Amino acid sequence: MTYATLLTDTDTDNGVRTITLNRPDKLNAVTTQMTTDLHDALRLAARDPAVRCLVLTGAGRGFCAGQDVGEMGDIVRGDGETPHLGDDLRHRYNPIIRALRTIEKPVIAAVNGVAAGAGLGFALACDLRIAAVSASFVSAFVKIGLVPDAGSAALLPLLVGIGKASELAFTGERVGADEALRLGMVNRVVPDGELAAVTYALATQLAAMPTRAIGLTKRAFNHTLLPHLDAMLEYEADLQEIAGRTADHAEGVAAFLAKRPAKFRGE
Ligand code: LHQ
Repeated sequence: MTYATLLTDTDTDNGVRTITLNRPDKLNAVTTQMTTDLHDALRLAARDPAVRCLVLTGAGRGFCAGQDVGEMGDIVRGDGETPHLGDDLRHRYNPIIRALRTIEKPVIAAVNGVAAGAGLGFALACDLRIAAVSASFVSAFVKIGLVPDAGSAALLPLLVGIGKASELAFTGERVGADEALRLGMVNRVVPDGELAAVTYALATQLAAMPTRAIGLTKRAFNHTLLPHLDAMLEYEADLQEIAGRTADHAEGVAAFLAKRPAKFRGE
């Protein structure tokens, strides 16, 4: 299968499929096409018995910068059209997060660069994260007047605790790979040049394990820690619908696109 916004590569001998987000000029920011492509790639990987471990990574210097703000800007700039970010999440993002959490195979995020906004959500929804030392993590939502989504409202506090999650979500501060390791956001940090090889070695190891047992283990962890995943994703969408109609969201998007600091008014 070929995709406009992804590369996929399958090592059939070892049962490892790699999905690479592929808009490197924009740090793999997520377009409507990319969500369609990624959802399809995850659906195919889930049902292909030859795939026993999945790797998600990014092309170029970014892992994924979240929603393409240019696409959002088209709406904000439009003729008074109201953004419906809740529906965007329900139709485009939530199925991807659900797929990453429910695919009964191990999924490794090989975080090669910045993971921001929904890109952070994608990384956190994977089972394991291996970060290149130059990678970073940003809950960027607040910088454009939004709330954490793509699962990160639940997954970030789950991984780092509610205090640190509040700090990261409220400030939009960028966390480097070593700090992310200390916080429990990632499993390992490796030199940039070794990310692909280390990830591949772990993926090959996991693909050779009893896949059904791993899938059932994942089901157990979901049951224990994310029993309300669907309701939680739906609630994120409800909240983003509200945030998406604020003046501060419009200002945040306009400021990002104009490459200037935002002037938020709390409205
Ligand atoms: C980008 C982006 C980007 C477009 C970098 N879009 N171009 C989904 C939909 C529905 C409801 C709401 O929620 C969501 C989920 C979300 O993901 S909302 C959050 C969206 N993401 C962001 O707000 C992150 C915006 N990006 C950034 O803050 C920075 O770019 C980060 C911190 C990711 C990286 O900073 P730098 O390393 O300094 O790189 P840069 O800013 O210079 O970016 C490189 C290029 O990529 C640049 O383009 P240019 O043409 O000037 O080279 C950026 O404009 C572009 N880019 N992120 N999300």
